[in-house]
Amino acid sequence: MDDIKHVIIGTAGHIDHGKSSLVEALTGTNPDRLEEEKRRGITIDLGFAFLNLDGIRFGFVDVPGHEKFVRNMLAGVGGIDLVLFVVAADESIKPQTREHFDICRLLGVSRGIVAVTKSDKVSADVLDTVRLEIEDFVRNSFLEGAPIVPVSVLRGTGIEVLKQELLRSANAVPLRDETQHLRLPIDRAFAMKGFGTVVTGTLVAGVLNVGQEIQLYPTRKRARVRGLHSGGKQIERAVAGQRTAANLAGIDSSEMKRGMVLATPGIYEPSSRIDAIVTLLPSIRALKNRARVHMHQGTAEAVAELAFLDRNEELAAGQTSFVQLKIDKPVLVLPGDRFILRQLSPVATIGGGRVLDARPARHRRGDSGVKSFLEILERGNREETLFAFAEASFRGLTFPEIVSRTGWIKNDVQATAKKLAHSKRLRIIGDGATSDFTIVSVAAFAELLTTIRKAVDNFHAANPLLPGIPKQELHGRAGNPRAELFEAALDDLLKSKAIVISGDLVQRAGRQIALSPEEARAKELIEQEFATAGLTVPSFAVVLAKLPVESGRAQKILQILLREKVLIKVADDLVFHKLAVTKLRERLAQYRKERGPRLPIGAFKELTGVSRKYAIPLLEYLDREHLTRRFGDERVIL
Ligand SMILES: Nc1nc2c(ncn2[C@@H]2O[C@H](COP(=O)(O)OP(=O)(O)OP(=O)(O)O)[C@@H](O)[C@H]2O)c(=O)[nH]1
Ligand SMILES: [Mg+2]
Repeated sequence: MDDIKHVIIGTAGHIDHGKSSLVEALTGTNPDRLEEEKRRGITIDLGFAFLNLDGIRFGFVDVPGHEKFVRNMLAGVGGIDLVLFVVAADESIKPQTREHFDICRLLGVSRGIVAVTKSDKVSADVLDTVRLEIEDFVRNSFLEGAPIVPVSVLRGTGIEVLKQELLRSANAVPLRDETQHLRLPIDRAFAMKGFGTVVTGTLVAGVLNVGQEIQLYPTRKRARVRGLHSGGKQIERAVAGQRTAANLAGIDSSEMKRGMVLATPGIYEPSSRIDAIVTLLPSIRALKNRARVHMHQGTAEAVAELAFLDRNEELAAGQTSFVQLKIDKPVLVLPGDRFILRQLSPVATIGGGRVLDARPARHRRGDSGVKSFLEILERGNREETLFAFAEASFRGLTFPEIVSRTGWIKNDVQATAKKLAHSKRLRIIGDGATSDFTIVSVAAFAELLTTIRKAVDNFHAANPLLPGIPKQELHGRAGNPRAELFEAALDDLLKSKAIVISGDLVQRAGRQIALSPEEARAKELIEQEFATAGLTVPSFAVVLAKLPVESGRAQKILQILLREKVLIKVADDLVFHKLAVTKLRERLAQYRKERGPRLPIGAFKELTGVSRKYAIPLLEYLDREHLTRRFGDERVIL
């Protein structure tokens, strides 16, 4: 089962040229499933059929040729590997032959086969002419040199040759990468009796397993896969490149419709603004800046307003431009996704493009940085892309942000980040071998270091008597960088001995609190005053009055003495010299030795010679220090 290769083939071509008949001749299944289609003899919406051939399972997506249903055609052609390009021998190239061909080119379809249908209706000469016309038509395109196979469903001729050509082309289709994140653009959603909610679509990336959780975009609703089918067969696992019907639990069919995307949960963000590179078809009217157009991507359609990023007024036919699209509703797109643009009225395909940045900022007009940034994204080199994203985001990018921005899987994110770290272009903060890290460009990180150093210096300059700046304040003054970046930057500065951190305070390394001569003298005076006072200390206000500096500074000097632990604060406005406290401890120890642990307040007052006003806060201080414990009205010396 697993060595079967899945290949999706889409039909394309003008109305009535025999697409559905050909699919039926190839697969035995009539893809026109709607009653109205059968009645009118035309295809209206997408039809599906399957064919097993030599280890290849073909999923056919049959599209309508009618010009009114091109939007349905667009919903089907998004996920195809190969196009079966149908031209009727009796009509040759017609308007939707051209339009479908343009769409395939703009979507980057890279291979296909041309079937010249209804060959029974024309002579051999006409058939030759049609072949020449087709060769001419596809020159310089992905279909140049593709097989051109005349077929007749009526006579059954050419069908076997066509199958062989399909097989040859299918063998050349590269295997889809199953390791990518899951994406399944929904082309149908309905309720099925006995099953509940069912959605179908082409699994364009990743795998889908029975039992797994999925997320629906853009609504972000989550659901569980109850069962899977492909081509009418029950399966346990669908892989990229497979037509898939998923039966979902935990969601109502009314909450789903064509255009939504089923994806890996929790990693993506839908967006209603994207940057892209857009090309207009030749021979259409030029587009004005701010023009509104239909946008078709995957199975979704929306209305988008275009803002040119590298020109001012208009984009002429045949030209290519970087564009920001403002979309009338959020869509889930990733860089590299192709889309089609159609004129609002009269509706016609006018061009297409490729998503470069799915989560861009709003740009200022004429911002030259935007163009060079998008040029890098357009080149599509992983390292350059990640570096450009990192450079553009001063705050750094977390692993989940990188994934939602790029759609890359873990291994690719890790490997790319590692290479860039190795070449010293970015820093990995955290563990680069996990999903828990942040990247920041080396330049942005260096700038953060500078900002922090400056903030510390500025703080010292403004607060000469304070030892350092509290971390949280520094964080704010450094522009609120991400916590992990801030910590990493502090770590760097610590290691390079630019700063010192004590407790919560950050200070410049080697910094001494510089006191002026008066301040130094004041400091001495304060210390002396308290040293001589012992336990009968003066109030600070009394000390202040004697000092040669004004009270604000005196307060700061007091703080310095407290920090240096020369003075000890026992209560508000009650400060002792450390020697007095040491002496008190000694006396208590002596007392305990001589008279036992019990210490009535009276005895304490006698022992220390302090008044009641000081005795109580002092005892409470001793309690806090676990030198004494309160026991009724007394203290116990511990
Ligand atoms: N004579 C002849 N008629 C054919 C052949 N193939 C298809 N037809 C007829 O052409 C008509 C249109 O065929 P379809 O297969 O419905 O054409 P289609 O391209 O799917 O049409 P749309 O889906 O509406 O764009 C039908 O009446 C077919 O019977 C053929 O090989 N020979
Ligand atoms: Mg049809």
